Amino acid sequence: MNDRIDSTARYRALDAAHHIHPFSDTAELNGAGSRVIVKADGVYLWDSDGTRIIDGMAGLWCVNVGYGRRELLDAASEQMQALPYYNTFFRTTHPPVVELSDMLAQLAPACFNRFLYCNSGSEANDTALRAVHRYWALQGKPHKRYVIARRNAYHGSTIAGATLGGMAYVHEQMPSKMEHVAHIDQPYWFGEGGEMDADAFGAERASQLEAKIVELGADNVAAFIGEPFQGAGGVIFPSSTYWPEIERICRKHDVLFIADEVIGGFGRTGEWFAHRHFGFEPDVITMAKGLTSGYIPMGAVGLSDRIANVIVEGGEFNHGFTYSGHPVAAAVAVANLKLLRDEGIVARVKNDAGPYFQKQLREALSGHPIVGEIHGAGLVAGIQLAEDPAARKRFDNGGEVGTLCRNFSFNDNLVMRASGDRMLLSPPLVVTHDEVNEIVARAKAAIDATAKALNIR
Ligand code: PXG
Repeated sequence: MNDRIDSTARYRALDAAHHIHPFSDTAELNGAGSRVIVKADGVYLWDSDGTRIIDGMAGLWCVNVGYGRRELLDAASEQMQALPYYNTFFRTTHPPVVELSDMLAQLAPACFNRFLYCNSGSEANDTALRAVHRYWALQGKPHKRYVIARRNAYHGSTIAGATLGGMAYVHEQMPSKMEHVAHIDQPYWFGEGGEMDADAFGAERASQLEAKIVELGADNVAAFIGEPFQGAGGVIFPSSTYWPEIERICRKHDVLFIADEVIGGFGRTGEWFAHRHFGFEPDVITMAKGLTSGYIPMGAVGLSDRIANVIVEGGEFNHGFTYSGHPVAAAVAVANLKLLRDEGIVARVKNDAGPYFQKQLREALSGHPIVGEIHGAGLVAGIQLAEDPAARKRFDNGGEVGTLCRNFSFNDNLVMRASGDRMLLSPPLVVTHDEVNEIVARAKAAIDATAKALNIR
């Protein structure tokens, strides 16, 4: 026991001394001390004190096949022995990147047959923009350079990703952003719908895209980018009027449609890609996270034939990373996609685990005195906390209420994330019914504790 406590204290001290955490108030965190996570299996994590934690977030929306899958370890170790690294710049390729590209072409919708690789979701979105700009230049329309994104979207932390993202608190810390990015409002009915019904509001928010294209001039607009459902922004599922209208507007004005599938891809909603859940057809898809189940970093961009053919025939495309298509990452991705496909994990999210999770959540939380709405499909959900759910009245200090609830949950050994006053769940896709029950019970306990702390009954 002493050993464990000593090592926790040592890790915390060294972490506080030398490690700056992402999206964290490091001084505040150092005062409290980080939780040291040392191992994981299935949907469970263990900290350095031996406490077992159920992971309701699949790491950071990525560990789709769950922790501890031998097949991924073996793929990495075999590939490291055969060929730990080689590039794809010198007129060379290697088996893992070939296999992965072939598999992605089979799994993605039919018009996606060519893929570029990188190391993260941020780089995938940067790469998508490079490809889109290249496409328009080759089409003789270099003036089509604006990209329209949405407020409260998350597209990464590189300069391009963070500029595309619509998080005001991120933009505040960016004195210099990428040029030619414009934002429209998000389809967040509960928070911003006012007197409109959800469908009318969805259509109104989509119409902002057309207004923005007209304002900028369609000749100047290269692309629209959106997450099929906003992930970090609160698991916001737009009303059914939204995506068809966005798609229609993109087509009408010849604006390319980029779907950011970094969270939605690889089974999260029960489809291989979340845009299939909503039924729209993008021109470009960006991927990361579930591509390797987070076991190793990798991102990818899928180009539809319309764009890929132009780029492939268009001469040298001056873009790439040292680790584009890294052989070990690609081998892990292949092993991961085989598990998702051959073990029927994605199909099970659609037919069994997903419906069960959604039903249990709603049974436990619908009508709760501080729950305003529950969004989600498959194994992803956003739970809106609200002061007066019926009136759609949110807490004035929404972020603080979400953090309070998140802390209750974390202290009770469930990882549940807060985005403002929405509580987010996104467990590994292999979660069993019993584990779903455990997640839902703990989420409810955290929300009950939050209501009690706020004196709401
Ligand atoms: N697009 C989307 C939709 C994402 O969710 C990225 C791009 C960027 O991916 P990388 O691999 O560069 O991080 C993401 C990342 C959160 C949280 O708090 C979410 C992400 C990253 C960090 C925190 O929910 N998503």
